[in-house]
Amino acid sequence: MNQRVASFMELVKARNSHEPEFLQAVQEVAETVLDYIAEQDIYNGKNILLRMVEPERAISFRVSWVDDQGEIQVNRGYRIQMNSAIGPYKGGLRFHPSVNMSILKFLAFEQVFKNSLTTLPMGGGKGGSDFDPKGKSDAEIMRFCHNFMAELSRHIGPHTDIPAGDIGVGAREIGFLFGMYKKIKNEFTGVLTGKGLSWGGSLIRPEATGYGTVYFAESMLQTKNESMEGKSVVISGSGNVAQYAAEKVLHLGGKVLTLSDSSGYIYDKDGVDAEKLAFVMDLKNNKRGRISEYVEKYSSAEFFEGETPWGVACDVALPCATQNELSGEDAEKLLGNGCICVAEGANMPCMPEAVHKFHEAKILFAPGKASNAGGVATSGLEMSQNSLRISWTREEVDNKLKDIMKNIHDNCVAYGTEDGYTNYVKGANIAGFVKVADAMLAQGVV
Ligand code: NDP
Ligand code: 2IT
Repeated sequence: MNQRVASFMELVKARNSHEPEFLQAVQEVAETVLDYIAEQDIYNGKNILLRMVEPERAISFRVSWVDDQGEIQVNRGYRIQMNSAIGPYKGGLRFHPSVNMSILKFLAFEQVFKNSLTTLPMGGGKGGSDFDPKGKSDAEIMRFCHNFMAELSRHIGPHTDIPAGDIGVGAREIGFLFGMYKKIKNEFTGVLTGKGLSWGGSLIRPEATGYGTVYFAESMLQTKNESMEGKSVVISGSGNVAQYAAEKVLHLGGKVLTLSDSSGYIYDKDGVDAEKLAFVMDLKNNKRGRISEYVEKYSSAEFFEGETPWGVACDVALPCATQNELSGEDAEKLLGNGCICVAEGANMPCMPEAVHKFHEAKILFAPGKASNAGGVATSGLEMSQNSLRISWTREEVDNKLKDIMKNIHDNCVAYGTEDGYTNYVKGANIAGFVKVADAMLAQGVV
Protein backbone atom coordinates (compact mmCIF):
# COMPACT_ATOMS: atom_id res chain seq x y z
CA MET A 1 0.00 0.00 0.00
CA ASN A 2 1.49 3.38 -0.87
CA GLN A 3 1.67 6.20 1.69
CA ARG A 4 -1.19 8.16 0.17
CA VAL A 5 -3.53 5.17 0.43
CA ALA A 6 -2.27 4.22 3.92
CA SER A 7 -2.94 7.71 5.34
CA PHE A 8 -6.36 7.86 3.72
CA MET A 9 -7.34 4.42 5.01
CA GLU A 10 -6.20 5.34 8.51
CA LEU A 11 -8.76 8.16 8.54
CA VAL A 12 -11.52 5.93 7.16
CA LYS A 13 -10.71 3.10 9.58
CA ALA A 14 -10.81 5.45 12.57
CA ARG A 15 -14.44 6.25 11.78
CA ASN A 16 -15.59 2.84 10.52
CA SER A 17 -13.47 0.33 12.39
CA HIS A 18 -16.27 -2.23 12.79
CA GLU A 19 -17.22 -2.28 9.11
CA PRO A 20 -14.88 -4.72 7.30
CA GLU A 21 -16.84 -4.99 4.03
CA PHE A 22 -17.12 -1.20 3.77
CA LEU A 23 -13.39 -0.77 4.41
CA GLN A 24 -12.65 -3.44 1.78
CA ALA A 25 -14.72 -1.62 -0.86
CA VAL A 26 -13.22 1.78 0.02
CA GLN A 27 -9.65 0.48 -0.05
CA GLU A 28 -10.06 -0.92 -3.54
CA VAL A 29 -11.22 2.50 -4.76
CA ALA A 30 -8.55 4.39 -2.81
CA GLU A 31 -5.81 2.18 -4.33
CA THR A 32 -6.90 3.03 -7.86
CA VAL A 33 -8.19 6.60 -7.57
CA LEU A 34 -5.98 8.50 -5.08
CA ASP A 35 -2.92 8.63 -7.34
CA TYR A 36 -5.12 9.80 -10.21
CA ILE A 37 -6.60 12.55 -8.01
CA ALA A 38 -3.12 13.72 -7.02
CA GLU A 39 -2.21 14.14 -10.70
CA GLN A 40 -5.28 16.27 -11.50
CA ASP A 41 -5.11 19.90 -10.37
CA ILE A 42 -8.89 20.29 -10.25
CA TYR A 43 -9.37 17.44 -7.73
CA ASN A 44 -6.20 17.72 -5.70
CA GLY A 45 -6.64 19.12 -2.20
CA LYS A 46 -10.46 19.05 -2.29
CA ASN A 47 -10.91 15.96 -0.06
CA ILE A 48 -13.41 14.63 -2.58
CA LEU A 49 -12.91 10.94 -1.79
CA LEU A 50 -13.12 11.66 1.94
CA ARG A 51 -16.48 13.32 1.30
CA MET A 52 -17.59 10.38 -0.87
CA VAL A 53 -16.98 7.77 1.85
CA GLU A 54 -19.32 9.52 4.29
CA PRO A 55 -23.01 8.72 3.57
CA GLU A 56 -25.09 11.85 3.05
CA ARG A 57 -27.61 10.13 5.33
CA ALA A 58 -27.78 6.69 7.03
CA ILE A 59 -31.20 5.71 8.34
CA SER A 60 -31.86 2.79 10.69
CA PHE A 61 -35.35 1.90 11.89
CA ARG A 62 -37.41 -0.71 13.73
CA VAL A 63 -39.69 -3.03 11.76
CA SER A 64 -42.20 -4.89 13.93
CA TRP A 65 -44.52 -7.43 12.36
CA VAL A 66 -46.72 -10.36 13.35
CA ASP A 67 -45.84 -13.88 12.14
CA ASP A 68 -48.32 -16.64 11.23
CA GLN A 69 -48.29 -17.94 14.81
CA GLY A 70 -49.35 -14.54 16.13
CA GLU A 71 -45.90 -13.81 17.62
CA ILE A 72 -44.52 -10.28 17.33
CA GLN A 73 -41.19 -10.21 15.49
CA VAL A 74 -38.71 -7.34 15.37
CA ASN A 75 -36.21 -6.66 12.59
CA ARG A 76 -33.94 -3.77 11.73
CA GLY A 77 -34.49 -1.79 8.54
CA TYR A 78 -31.96 0.52 6.85
CA ARG A 79 -31.51 2.95 4.00
CA ILE A 80 -28.09 4.40 3.21
CA GLN A 81 -28.35 7.55 1.06
CA MET A 82 -24.74 7.68 -0.03
CA ASN A 83 -24.37 10.32 -2.74
CA SER A 84 -26.85 12.45 -4.70
CA ALA A 85 -24.42 14.62 -6.71
CA ILE A 86 -25.55 13.35 -10.12
CA GLY A 87 -29.14 12.30 -9.42
CA PRO A 88 -31.57 10.97 -6.82
CA TYR A 89 -30.33 8.09 -4.64
CA LYS A 90 -30.81 4.79 -6.49
CA GLY A 91 -30.04 1.25 -5.46
CA GLY A 92 -31.50 -2.01 -4.25
CA LEU A 93 -32.95 -3.38 -1.02
CA ARG A 94 -31.47 -6.58 0.43
CA PHE A 95 -33.34 -8.88 2.83
CA HIS A 96 -30.87 -11.34 4.34
CA PRO A 97 -29.93 -12.20 7.96
CA SER A 98 -26.36 -10.98 7.34
CA VAL A 99 -27.48 -7.41 6.53
CA ASN A 100 -25.84 -4.72 8.67
CA MET A 101 -24.40 -1.20 8.26
CA SER A 102 -21.08 -2.48 6.93
CA ILE A 103 -22.63 -4.52 4.15
CA LEU A 104 -25.09 -1.82 3.13
CA LYS A 105 -22.45 0.93 3.20
CA PHE A 106 -20.14 -1.14 0.97
CA LEU A 107 -23.03 -1.75 -1.42
CA ALA A 108 -24.12 1.92 -1.38
CA PHE A 109 -20.54 3.09 -1.96
CA GLU A 110 -20.09 0.74 -4.95
CA GLN A 111 -23.49 1.85 -6.24
CA VAL A 112 -22.33 5.49 -6.52
CA PHE A 113 -19.56 4.51 -8.97
CA LYS A 114 -21.70 1.94 -10.78
CA ASN A 115 -24.56 4.36 -11.35
CA SER A 116 -22.15 7.00 -12.58
CA LEU A 117 -20.75 4.49 -15.11
CA THR A 118 -24.21 3.80 -16.58
CA THR A 119 -24.22 7.36 -18.06
CA LEU A 120 -27.70 7.86 -16.53
CA PRO A 121 -28.48 10.53 -13.90
CA MET A 122 -28.61 8.41 -10.74
CA GLY A 123 -26.96 8.92 -7.36
CA GLY A 124 -26.17 5.95 -5.11
CA GLY A 125 -28.00 4.32 -2.21
CA LYS A 126 -28.76 0.91 -0.72
CA GLY A 127 -31.01 -0.46 1.97
CA GLY A 128 -32.60 -3.54 3.38
CA SER A 129 -33.12 -5.54 6.51
CA ASP A 130 -31.76 -8.45 8.52
CA PHE A 131 -35.15 -10.11 7.88
CA ASP A 132 -34.74 -13.67 6.51
CA PRO A 133 -37.34 -14.43 3.82
CA LYS A 134 -36.43 -18.15 3.74
CA GLY A 135 -39.25 -20.37 4.98
CA LYS A 136 -41.68 -17.46 5.42
CA SER A 137 -45.23 -17.66 4.04
CA ASP A 138 -46.44 -15.17 1.42
CA ALA A 139 -48.62 -13.58 4.11
CA GLU A 140 -45.59 -13.10 6.40
CA ILE A 141 -43.56 -11.61 3.54
CA MET A 142 -46.44 -9.22 2.82
CA ARG A 143 -46.79 -8.10 6.45
CA PHE A 144 -43.04 -7.58 6.75
CA CYS A 145 -42.84 -5.59 3.47
CA HIS A 146 -45.82 -3.43 4.45
CA ASN A 147 -44.35 -2.60 7.86
CA PHE A 148 -40.91 -1.97 6.34
CA MET A 149 -42.43 0.49 3.84
CA ALA A 150 -44.54 2.20 6.50
CA GLU A 151 -41.27 3.74 7.74
CA LEU A 152 -39.17 3.77 4.55
CA SER A 153 -41.87 5.79 2.73
CA ARG A 154 -40.90 8.90 4.75
CA HIS A 155 -37.40 8.87 3.32
CA ILE A 156 -37.88 8.03 -0.38
CA GLY A 157 -39.75 9.39 -3.41
CA PRO A 158 -39.52 9.42 -7.21
CA HIS A 159 -37.30 12.54 -7.12
CA THR A 160 -35.46 11.66 -3.89
CA ASP A 161 -34.59 7.97 -3.63
CA ILE A 162 -35.79 5.06 -5.78
CA PRO A 163 -35.15 1.59 -4.30
CA ALA A 164 -35.24 -1.71 -6.21
CA GLY A 165 -34.48 -5.39 -5.56
CA ASP A 166 -31.32 -7.19 -4.48
CA ILE A 167 -30.75 -10.47 -2.57
CA GLY A 168 -34.07 -11.65 -1.12
CA VAL A 169 -36.07 -8.88 -2.80
CA GLY A 170 -37.67 -9.77 -6.14
CA ALA A 171 -40.94 -9.17 -7.97
CA ARG A 172 -43.12 -10.39 -5.07
CA GLU A 173 -41.50 -8.09 -2.50
CA ILE A 174 -41.45 -5.05 -4.84
CA GLY A 175 -45.21 -5.55 -5.31
CA PHE A 176 -45.94 -5.48 -1.57
CA LEU A 177 -43.60 -2.52 -1.01
CA PHE A 178 -45.16 -0.54 -3.88
CA GLY A 179 -48.69 -1.27 -2.65
CA MET A 180 -47.99 0.21 0.78
CA TYR A 181 -46.10 3.25 -0.58
CA LYS A 182 -49.04 4.05 -2.87
CA LYS A 183 -51.52 3.70 -0.03
CA ILE A 184 -49.55 5.98 2.31
CA LYS A 185 -48.76 8.69 -0.26
CA ASN A 186 -51.91 8.41 -2.37
CA GLU A 187 -49.68 8.72 -5.45
CA PHE A 188 -48.98 6.32 -8.30
CA THR A 189 -45.34 7.10 -9.08
CA GLY A 190 -42.20 5.30 -10.20
CA VAL A 191 -40.84 5.24 -6.63
CA LEU A 192 -39.52 1.68 -7.00
CA THR A 193 -38.06 -0.16 -9.99
CA GLY A 194 -38.44 -3.82 -10.81
CA LYS A 195 -42.22 -3.32 -10.86
CA GLY A 196 -44.63 -5.69 -12.60
CA LEU A 197 -45.32 -4.97 -16.27
CA SER A 198 -48.96 -3.99 -15.75
CA TRP A 199 -48.14 -1.39 -13.09
CA GLY A 200 -45.16 0.54 -14.46
CA GLY A 201 -42.42 -2.06 -14.81
CA SER A 202 -40.02 -2.32 -17.73
CA LEU A 203 -39.49 -5.22 -20.07
CA ILE A 204 -35.99 -6.74 -19.64
CA ARG A 205 -35.52 -5.41 -16.06
CA PRO A 206 -35.67 -8.95 -14.58
CA GLU A 207 -33.12 -10.15 -17.15
CA ALA A 208 -30.94 -7.04 -17.17
CA THR A 209 -28.25 -7.76 -14.55
CA GLY A 210 -27.47 -11.26 -15.82
CA TYR A 211 -27.73 -10.30 -19.51
CA GLY A 212 -25.60 -7.20 -18.94
CA THR A 213 -22.89 -9.21 -17.17
CA VAL A 214 -22.63 -11.56 -20.14
CA TYR A 215 -22.69 -8.66 -22.65
CA PHE A 216 -19.79 -7.19 -20.69
CA ALA A 217 -17.89 -10.50 -20.66
CA GLU A 218 -18.48 -10.80 -24.42
CA SER A 219 -16.98 -7.31 -24.97
CA MET A 220 -13.94 -8.29 -22.91
CA LEU A 221 -13.52 -11.54 -24.84
CA GLN A 222 -13.76 -9.62 -28.13
CA THR A 223 -10.65 -7.63 -27.17
CA LYS A 224 -8.81 -10.99 -27.40
CA ASN A 225 -10.59 -12.02 -30.61
CA GLU A 226 -12.59 -14.52 -28.56
CA SER A 227 -16.32 -14.91 -27.89
CA MET A 228 -18.71 -16.79 -25.59
CA GLU A 229 -19.45 -19.30 -28.38
CA GLY A 230 -18.26 -22.76 -27.32
CA LYS A 231 -16.92 -21.59 -23.94
CA SER A 232 -17.53 -23.60 -20.78
CA VAL A 233 -18.89 -21.34 -18.05
CA VAL A 234 -19.02 -21.78 -14.29
CA ILE A 235 -21.73 -19.73 -12.53
CA SER A 236 -22.40 -19.37 -8.80
CA GLY A 237 -25.83 -18.53 -7.39
CA SER A 238 -29.19 -19.56 -8.78
CA GLY A 239 -31.16 -16.38 -8.09
CA ASN A 240 -32.12 -13.52 -10.38
CA VAL A 241 -28.64 -12.63 -11.62
CA ALA A 242 -27.37 -16.21 -12.05
CA GLN A 243 -30.50 -17.37 -13.89
CA TYR A 244 -30.36 -14.69 -16.56
CA ALA A 245 -26.58 -14.81 -16.86
CA ALA A 246 -27.03 -18.53 -17.64
CA GLU A 247 -29.78 -17.75 -20.17
CA LYS A 248 -27.59 -15.25 -22.06
CA VAL A 249 -24.59 -17.62 -22.03
CA LEU A 250 -26.86 -20.18 -23.73
CA HIS A 251 -28.09 -17.57 -26.27
CA LEU A 252 -24.45 -16.87 -27.19
CA GLY A 253 -23.55 -20.55 -27.61
CA GLY A 254 -21.72 -21.19 -24.33
CA LYS A 255 -22.09 -24.18 -22.02
CA VAL A 256 -23.21 -23.64 -18.40
CA LEU A 257 -21.61 -26.22 -16.10
CA THR A 258 -22.65 -25.13 -12.60
CA LEU A 259 -25.17 -23.23 -10.48
CA SER A 260 -25.26 -22.94 -6.69
CA ASP A 261 -26.97 -21.64 -3.58
CA SER A 262 -25.84 -21.26 0.01
CA SER A 263 -26.12 -25.06 0.52
CA GLY A 264 -23.70 -26.09 -2.26
CA TYR A 265 -23.34 -26.34 -6.03
CA ILE A 266 -24.54 -28.58 -8.84
CA TYR A 267 -22.21 -29.67 -11.65
CA ASP A 268 -23.92 -30.86 -14.83
CA LYS A 269 -21.33 -32.37 -17.17
CA ASP A 270 -23.81 -32.22 -20.10
CA GLY A 271 -24.50 -28.55 -19.42
CA VAL A 272 -27.56 -26.71 -18.08
CA ASP A 273 -29.61 -26.28 -21.29
CA ALA A 274 -32.73 -24.13 -21.82
CA GLU A 275 -35.13 -26.79 -20.56
CA LYS A 276 -33.09 -27.45 -17.42
CA LEU A 277 -32.80 -23.71 -16.82
CA ALA A 278 -36.61 -23.38 -17.03
CA PHE A 279 -36.80 -26.07 -14.33
CA VAL A 280 -34.37 -24.07 -12.15
CA MET A 281 -36.36 -20.85 -12.64
CA ASP A 282 -39.59 -22.56 -11.61
CA LEU A 283 -37.85 -24.28 -8.68
CA LYS A 284 -36.28 -21.08 -7.33
CA ASN A 285 -38.86 -18.42 -8.25
CA ASN A 286 -42.18 -20.25 -7.76
CA LYS A 287 -41.51 -23.27 -5.57
CA ARG A 288 -38.75 -21.49 -3.61
CA GLY A 289 -36.80 -24.77 -3.49
CA ARG A 290 -33.11 -25.60 -3.17
CA ILE A 291 -30.62 -26.15 -6.03
CA SER A 292 -29.84 -29.66 -4.69
CA GLU A 293 -33.26 -30.72 -6.08
CA TYR A 294 -31.75 -30.36 -9.59
CA VAL A 295 -29.88 -33.67 -9.25
CA GLU A 296 -33.09 -35.52 -8.35
CA LYS A 297 -34.44 -34.47 -11.75
CA TYR A 298 -31.30 -34.67 -13.91
CA SER A 299 -28.99 -37.67 -13.53
CA SER A 300 -26.21 -35.99 -15.56
CA ALA A 301 -25.59 -33.74 -12.53
CA GLU A 302 -23.95 -34.08 -9.13
CA PHE A 303 -24.51 -31.96 -6.01
CA PHE A 304 -21.54 -30.89 -3.87
CA GLU A 305 -22.84 -29.92 -0.46
CA GLY A 306 -21.28 -26.93 1.29
CA GLU A 307 -18.88 -26.23 -1.60
CA THR A 308 -18.40 -23.46 -4.14
CA PRO A 309 -17.95 -24.26 -7.86
CA TRP A 310 -14.53 -22.67 -8.50
CA GLY A 311 -12.67 -25.99 -8.76
CA VAL A 312 -14.62 -26.97 -11.90
CA ALA A 313 -12.52 -26.48 -15.05
CA CYS A 314 -13.90 -23.66 -17.24
CA ASP A 315 -13.01 -20.89 -19.68
CA VAL A 316 -15.21 -18.24 -18.06
CA ALA A 317 -16.34 -17.76 -14.43
CA LEU A 318 -19.33 -15.63 -13.43
CA PRO A 319 -19.70 -15.24 -9.64
CA CYS A 320 -23.37 -14.24 -9.23
CA ALA A 321 -24.25 -15.05 -5.58
CA THR A 322 -22.79 -12.75 -2.92
CA GLN A 323 -19.78 -10.80 -1.59
CA ASN A 324 -16.47 -12.52 -0.79
CA GLU A 325 -17.52 -15.86 -2.27
CA LEU A 326 -14.32 -16.38 -4.30
CA SER A 327 -11.01 -16.50 -2.38
CA GLY A 328 -7.38 -16.25 -3.45
CA GLU A 329 -7.19 -20.06 -3.38
CA ASP A 330 -10.27 -20.31 -5.59
CA ALA A 331 -8.64 -17.88 -8.03
CA GLU A 332 -5.58 -20.14 -8.18
CA LYS A 333 -7.80 -23.11 -9.00
CA LEU A 334 -9.53 -21.17 -11.80
CA LEU A 335 -6.21 -20.00 -13.25
CA GLY A 336 -4.72 -23.48 -12.94
CA ASN A 337 -7.62 -24.85 -14.98
CA GLY A 338 -7.11 -22.30 -17.76
CA CYS A 339 -9.89 -19.78 -17.01
CA ILE A 340 -9.39 -16.67 -19.19
CA CYS A 341 -12.24 -14.41 -18.10
CA VAL A 342 -14.01 -13.58 -14.81
CA ALA A 343 -16.94 -11.14 -14.76
CA GLU A 344 -18.64 -10.31 -11.46
CA GLY A 345 -22.44 -10.56 -11.60
CA ALA A 346 -22.64 -10.15 -7.82
CA ASN A 347 -21.27 -7.17 -5.88
CA MET A 348 -17.67 -7.71 -4.66
CA PRO A 349 -17.79 -11.55 -4.90
CA CYS A 350 -14.02 -11.80 -5.44
CA MET A 351 -11.82 -11.21 -2.41
CA PRO A 352 -8.91 -8.75 -2.88
CA GLU A 353 -6.36 -11.63 -3.04
CA ALA A 354 -8.36 -13.21 -5.88
CA VAL A 355 -8.49 -9.95 -7.84
CA HIS A 356 -4.76 -9.53 -7.29
CA LYS A 357 -4.09 -13.02 -8.71
CA PHE A 358 -6.27 -12.37 -11.78
CA HIS A 359 -4.38 -9.13 -12.46
CA GLU A 360 -1.02 -10.80 -11.96
CA ALA A 361 -1.98 -13.52 -14.45
CA LYS A 362 -3.25 -10.74 -16.79
CA ILE A 363 -6.56 -12.48 -17.51
CA LEU A 364 -9.77 -10.57 -18.25
CA PHE A 365 -11.35 -9.50 -14.95
CA ALA A 366 -14.43 -7.25 -14.60
CA PRO A 367 -15.46 -5.75 -11.23
CA GLY A 368 -19.18 -5.85 -10.44
CA LYS A 369 -19.58 -2.10 -10.49
CA ALA A 370 -18.89 -2.30 -14.23
CA SER A 371 -20.12 -5.74 -15.28
CA ASN A 372 -23.34 -5.90 -13.22
CA ALA A 373 -24.38 -2.30 -13.92
CA GLY A 374 -26.97 -3.47 -16.47
CA GLY A 375 -29.50 -4.05 -13.69
CA VAL A 376 -29.49 -0.53 -12.33
CA ALA A 377 -29.10 0.89 -15.85
CA THR A 378 -32.35 -0.78 -16.84
CA SER A 379 -33.89 0.52 -13.63
CA GLY A 380 -32.88 3.94 -14.96
CA LEU A 381 -34.67 3.08 -18.21
CA GLU A 382 -37.74 2.05 -16.17
CA MET A 383 -37.66 5.48 -14.47
CA SER A 384 -37.48 7.22 -17.87
CA GLN A 385 -40.47 5.23 -19.16
CA ASN A 386 -42.43 6.07 -15.97
CA SER A 387 -41.70 9.79 -16.40
CA LEU A 388 -42.73 9.69 -20.06
CA ARG A 389 -45.72 7.48 -19.23
CA ILE A 390 -44.84 5.10 -22.07
CA SER A 391 -43.43 1.57 -22.40
CA TRP A 392 -40.60 0.64 -24.72
CA THR A 393 -40.54 -2.73 -26.48
CA ARG A 394 -38.32 -5.60 -25.38
CA GLU A 395 -36.03 -4.96 -28.31
CA GLU A 396 -35.75 -1.23 -27.59
CA VAL A 397 -34.79 -1.82 -23.94
CA ASP A 398 -32.39 -4.65 -24.79
CA ASN A 399 -30.64 -2.50 -27.42
CA LYS A 400 -30.26 0.36 -24.95
CA LEU A 401 -28.87 -2.11 -22.38
CA LYS A 402 -26.35 -3.44 -24.92
CA ASP A 403 -25.25 0.11 -25.80
CA ILE A 404 -24.82 1.02 -22.13
CA MET A 405 -22.75 -2.10 -21.38
CA LYS A 406 -20.55 -1.44 -24.42
CA ASN A 407 -20.10 2.15 -23.32
CA ILE A 408 -19.09 1.09 -19.79
CA HIS A 409 -16.66 -1.44 -21.24
CA ASP A 410 -15.04 1.13 -23.53
CA ASN A 411 -14.84 3.68 -20.71
CA CYS A 412 -13.02 1.12 -18.52
CA VAL A 413 -10.59 0.44 -21.36
CA ALA A 414 -10.00 4.17 -21.85
CA TYR A 415 -9.16 4.82 -18.17
CA GLY A 416 -7.64 1.46 -17.21
CA THR A 417 -5.24 0.42 -19.98
CA GLU A 418 -1.50 0.46 -19.41
CA ASP A 419 1.15 -1.38 -21.45
CA GLY A 420 -1.53 -3.19 -23.44
CA TYR A 421 -3.33 -4.69 -20.40
CA THR A 422 -6.67 -3.33 -19.21
CA ASN A 423 -7.13 -3.16 -15.46
CA TYR A 424 -10.95 -2.90 -15.47
CA VAL A 425 -10.98 -2.21 -11.70
CA LYS A 426 -8.87 0.90 -12.17
CA GLY A 427 -10.80 1.90 -15.29
CA ALA A 428 -14.20 1.56 -13.62
CA ASN A 429 -13.16 3.35 -10.46
CA ILE A 430 -11.61 6.35 -12.21
CA ALA A 431 -14.34 6.66 -14.85
CA GLY A 432 -17.05 6.38 -12.16
CA PHE A 433 -15.24 8.85 -9.90
CA VAL A 434 -14.71 11.61 -12.48
CA LYS A 435 -18.40 12.24 -13.19
CA VAL A 436 -19.42 12.32 -9.52
CA ALA A 437 -16.39 14.39 -8.51
CA ASP A 438 -17.04 17.00 -11.22
CA ALA A 439 -20.65 17.35 -10.04
CA MET A 440 -19.54 17.67 -6.41
CA LEU A 441 -17.01 20.37 -7.33
CA ALA A 442 -19.65 22.31 -9.28
CA GLN A 443 -22.08 22.16 -6.36
CA GLY A 444 -19.59 23.38 -3.75
CA VAL A 445 -19.13 22.19 -0.18
CA VAL A 446 -22.60 20.88 0.73
P1 NDP B 1 -31.27 -13.55 -5.27
O1 NDP B 1 -31.79 -13.41 -3.90
O2 NDP B 1 -32.20 -13.66 -6.41
O3 NDP B 1 -30.25 -14.79 -5.36
C1 NDP B 1 -29.15 -14.84 -4.53
C2 NDP B 1 -28.41 -16.14 -4.81
O4 NDP B 1 -27.16 -16.11 -4.15
C3 NDP B 1 -29.14 -17.36 -4.29
O5 NDP B 1 -28.82 -18.47 -5.05
C4 NDP B 1 -28.56 -17.47 -2.87
O6 NDP B 1 -28.66 -18.76 -2.30
C5 NDP B 1 -27.13 -17.11 -3.12
N1 NDP B 1 -26.55 -16.55 -1.90
C6 NDP B 1 -26.99 -15.47 -1.20
N2 NDP B 1 -26.26 -15.28 -0.12
C7 NDP B 1 -25.35 -16.27 -0.11
C8 NDP B 1 -24.30 -16.60 0.77
N3 NDP B 1 -24.06 -15.90 1.88
N4 NDP B 1 -23.53 -17.68 0.45
C9 NDP B 1 -23.79 -18.43 -0.66
N5 NDP B 1 -24.78 -18.15 -1.54
C10 NDP B 1 -25.54 -17.08 -1.26
O7 NDP B 1 -30.30 -12.27 -5.47
P2 NDP B 1 -29.73 -11.65 -6.82
O8 NDP B 1 -29.50 -12.71 -7.83
O9 NDP B 1 -30.55 -10.48 -7.16
O10 NDP B 1 -28.32 -11.07 -6.30
C11 NDP B 1 -27.12 -11.81 -6.41
C12 NDP B 1 -25.93 -10.85 -6.36
O11 NDP B 1 -26.03 -9.93 -7.45
C13 NDP B 1 -25.82 -9.99 -5.11
O12 NDP B 1 -24.46 -9.75 -4.83
C14 NDP B 1 -26.47 -8.68 -5.55
O13 NDP B 1 -26.03 -7.59 -4.77
C15 NDP B 1 -25.97 -8.59 -6.98
N6 NDP B 1 -26.71 -7.73 -7.88
C16 NDP B 1 -28.05 -7.87 -8.06
C17 NDP B 1 -28.72 -7.06 -8.95
C18 NDP B 1 -30.17 -7.22 -9.25
O14 NDP B 1 -30.67 -6.51 -10.12
N7 NDP B 1 -30.88 -8.14 -8.61
C19 NDP B 1 -28.02 -5.98 -9.66
C20 NDP B 1 -26.59 -5.97 -9.47
C21 NDP B 1 -25.98 -6.81 -8.58
P3 NDP B 1 -29.72 -19.02 -1.12
O15 NDP B 1 -31.06 -19.05 -1.80
O16 NDP B 1 -29.32 -20.33 -0.54
O17 NDP B 1 -29.60 -17.88 -0.15
O1 2IT C 1 -26.66 -3.83 -6.95
C1 2IT C 1 -27.46 -3.34 -7.78
O2 2IT C 1 -27.07 -2.63 -8.71
C2 2IT C 1 -28.88 -3.64 -7.63
N1 2IT C 1 -29.25 -4.39 -6.74
C3 2IT C 1 -29.88 -3.02 -8.56
C4 2IT C 1 -30.24 -1.64 -8.10
C5 2IT C 1 -31.35 -0.96 -8.86
O3 2IT C 1 -31.71 0.14 -8.43
O4 2IT C 1 -31.85 -1.49 -9.87
